[in-house]
Amino acid sequence: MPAKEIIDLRSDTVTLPTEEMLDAIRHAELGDDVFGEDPTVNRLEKLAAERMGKEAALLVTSGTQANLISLMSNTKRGELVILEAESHMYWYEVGGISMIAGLLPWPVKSRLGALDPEDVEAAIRPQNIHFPKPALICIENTHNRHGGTIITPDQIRAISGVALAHGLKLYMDGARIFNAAVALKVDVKKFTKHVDNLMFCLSKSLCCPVGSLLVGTSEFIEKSRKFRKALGGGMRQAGIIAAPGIVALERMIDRLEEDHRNARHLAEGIAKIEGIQIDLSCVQTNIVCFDISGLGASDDLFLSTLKQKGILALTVAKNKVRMVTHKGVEKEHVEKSIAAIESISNELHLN
Ligand code: TLP
Repeated sequence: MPAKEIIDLRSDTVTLPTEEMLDAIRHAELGDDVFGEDPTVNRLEKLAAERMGKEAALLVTSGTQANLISLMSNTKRGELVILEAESHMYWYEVGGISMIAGLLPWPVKSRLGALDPEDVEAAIRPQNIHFPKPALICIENTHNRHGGTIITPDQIRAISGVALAHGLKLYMDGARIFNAAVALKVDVKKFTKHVDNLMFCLSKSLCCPVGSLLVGTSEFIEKSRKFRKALGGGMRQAGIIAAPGIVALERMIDRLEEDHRNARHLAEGIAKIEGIQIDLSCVQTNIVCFDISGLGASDDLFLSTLKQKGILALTVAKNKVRMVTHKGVEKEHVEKSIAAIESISNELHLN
């Protein structure tokens, strides 16, 4: 937690690198990665590919860049991409899917983030002079806007059946895929087995200051390397980014269980507060979303009052607040947060 004991629950992106990561950065062996000569980047990419059970990996600057590159590598301009209607790629990536990749996004609604194979099938229209060619299906795991929900390996397999039947590729925005694997206590490869390629983030919940990895076949990664360069993402001594990434993959994954326990504790505490509505079945990993309409306060008033009490959160829709647990958020911070929300609820109900 930063000084002044602010409890920052806006995102798991706010974490600072651990001492071990800073040491790793200080001692990283470096080279020019555009020439493929940074040994630390090469080590991280090899490790990431092995962990995910794929042939190769590529270090990129951010989750958004990873998603954009994968769109470009998996498709041709003018094609159609089926994605979940609340997905990060559709909501939060500045429309790069159309602006830069030149694709038509085709959003499909889901329950808790898991696309129904029948809905995906229905979205794949027959070949017709009027329609763009469908090329790719994208899933998100865990699903951010649905509250950190897990798309299970069985659900992924079912979608991959539809993709295979129609000759489409299947991509996974796995920004928080290790949260899913830890929560279900299964090897992450169970989630990656049925997708053609994926990305995961080092900078979310794993405490790295920057970086994401794209993972897939060697051919996909070589294509992606070229797009990364075109997008200005060819970095030089990127080993300073890769070094904490190696620490993350070796040491930061098992502790995610703690974040999940804290999120559950937070959710259960919030559920008892008058004026708050929360669907506990959505709280599956480290994200807690709840509805404050019963409090009768505007989002701004709620967030600013919370801030005065030393707690930061975000709204993700009108009356919908999001809190995310991460390294540095301890049980006592969770309890303080529950107490703060309770006191806001009491103050509002007294007035
Ligand atoms: N998510 C951020 C914000 O952009 C909303 C957050 O605080 O949760 N995919 C998923 C599922 C994500 O949650 C995010 C970031 C990204 C991609 C993009 O990653 P970055 O921020 O590294 O570009």
